[in-house]
Amino acid sequence: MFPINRTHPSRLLRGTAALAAAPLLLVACSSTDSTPAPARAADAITIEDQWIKAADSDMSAAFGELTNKGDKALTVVSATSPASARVELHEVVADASGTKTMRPKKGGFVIPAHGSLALAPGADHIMFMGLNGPLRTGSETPVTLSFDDGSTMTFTAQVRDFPGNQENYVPDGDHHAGAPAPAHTPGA
Ligand SMILES: [Cu+2]
Repeated sequence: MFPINRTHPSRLLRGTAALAAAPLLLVACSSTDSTPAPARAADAITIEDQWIKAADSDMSAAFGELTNKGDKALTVVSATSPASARVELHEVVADASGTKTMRPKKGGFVIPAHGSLALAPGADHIMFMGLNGPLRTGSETPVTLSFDDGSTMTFTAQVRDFPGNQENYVPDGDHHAGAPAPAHTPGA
């Protein structure tokens, strides 16, 4: 009995040590096998409820909810669409009298990490500055967003009737508060 009692505990210890080492080997293997994929903005961003305002000519705008699944903030720096010769990223600001004016948003649209940005009438929007033809209700138009890391994302938005969004437009975004705004109003 005595010799067995002495050797048995030591065998148990060796067995425990071997089990404890196994997970370390697995971790080492998996970390060498997987190379981290480059995080591209276009892979982290999704858009929902996207739509474009119906218009016969001149100007229109695209809207939707942009969501960022990634771990860092991402920025839309420009946009294009076959529907419009020129596309700008706009914000809407109100002056002291409450008059709303839209203008190019400096720095683009920032979408926070694990957050979202709503593009909506009266807020940030993708502005179509020179329609190539009428945007008919129910038709669909592609829009391509370019991000600050050089990646792009294209979505398709349906054209809808919308009577609002009549803000004035200030092209350079640097106007003085008292200066009269240009006469352009989208869809007016
Ligand atoms: Cu605009």
